[in-house]
Amino acid sequence: MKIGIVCYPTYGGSGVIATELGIELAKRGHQVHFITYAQPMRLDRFQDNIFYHEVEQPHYPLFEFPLYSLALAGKIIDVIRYEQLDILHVHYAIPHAISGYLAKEILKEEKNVQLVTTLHGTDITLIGLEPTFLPLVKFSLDQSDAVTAVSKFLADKTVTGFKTLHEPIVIPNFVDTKLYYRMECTKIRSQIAPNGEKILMHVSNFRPVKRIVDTIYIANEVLKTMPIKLVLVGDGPDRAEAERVSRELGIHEHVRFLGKQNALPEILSIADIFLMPSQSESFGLAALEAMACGVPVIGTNLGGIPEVITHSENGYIAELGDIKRMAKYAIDLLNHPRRWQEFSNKARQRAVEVYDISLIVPQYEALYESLVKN
Ligand code: GMT
Repeated sequence: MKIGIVCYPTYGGSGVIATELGIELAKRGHQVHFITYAQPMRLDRFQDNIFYHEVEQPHYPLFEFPLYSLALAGKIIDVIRYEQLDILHVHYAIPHAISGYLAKEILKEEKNVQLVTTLHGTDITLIGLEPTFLPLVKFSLDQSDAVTAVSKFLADKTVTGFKTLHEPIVIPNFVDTKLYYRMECTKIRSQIAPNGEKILMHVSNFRPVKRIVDTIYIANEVLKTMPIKLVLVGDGPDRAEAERVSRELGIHEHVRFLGKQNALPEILSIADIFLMPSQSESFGLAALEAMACGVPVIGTNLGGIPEVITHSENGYIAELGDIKRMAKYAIDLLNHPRRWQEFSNKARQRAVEVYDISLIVPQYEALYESLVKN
């Protein structure tokens, strides 16, 4: 098939999933066309069957606001027309599903491209619910030929929040467990924790929903009982506040901000516990990547997180903001190496048996095939 993929190319789970999906589809012999405003982060090497089409922003003095949605629709029209796409798969509803619908409608006499929309998170749980966007999101979902959601939680939220005509199909996020596995990284480990300290880790874009300041408070509690290092990977708006709090608590020497990193499997491999204290998380891809590297996750009881982590088996679930409990879970695991090892094995096992790329990508392929046939 000829498949167009529209996504945000920057750091963030939806862009990662869209890019990894495209790469895997290309490996399976499909022709994949990425349509975005910049080269997707993980599309960093040549691969056969992959094409990249950059959306250019028109600059004109009259346009006080950039017209990205229209520029994107225009580029999609070009790609559908000249590349004869069978499928247009848009990731994150705003504005991609709306631009996709517009392009499909404009070309409907010429080419019947099938529009697939994948919902990822705040497009449904937060920004999509704003009165300005709600009718647009609902319309574009009802007009899509298929809508998928990355968790059962998100599918349910879509139906209740948008009264959509159809329930989204749940196709969960995935990880390539051949790339994400626990490796021996003694050098990085000894650089970060030179005295053999245990390592707590968090990876995100440091937006307020991620509650990274909670990770500082959790580390502060754990530090009262044992030496540890807290490693924060990523960057974003809440970094300054996290740094301020760690100084205020006097624990900044035990907190390392690594910034944005590409070598995630290596870095995750040095973690003993992964923290996900999010206030909203439709799935929690970062937690899944950690699990694939054998890292037990302590997360909140919100959104799709409990679908990924099995409490008391491969990680722990706590209430939002319950710092003491999350710290207690971490201390417990770190003090019991045998239990930690069991959790670590089970985390890896769940990633391999439920969420491996080889199990999930065929679900998208089957969906495309059924749409093209019909
Ligand atoms: O929804 C967002 O705000 C951003 C989005 C993204 O592009 O990273 O994140 C969501 O999609 C990821 C991939 O499906 C999920 O793993 C994240 O849980 C989800 N984020 C939220 O729900 C806050």
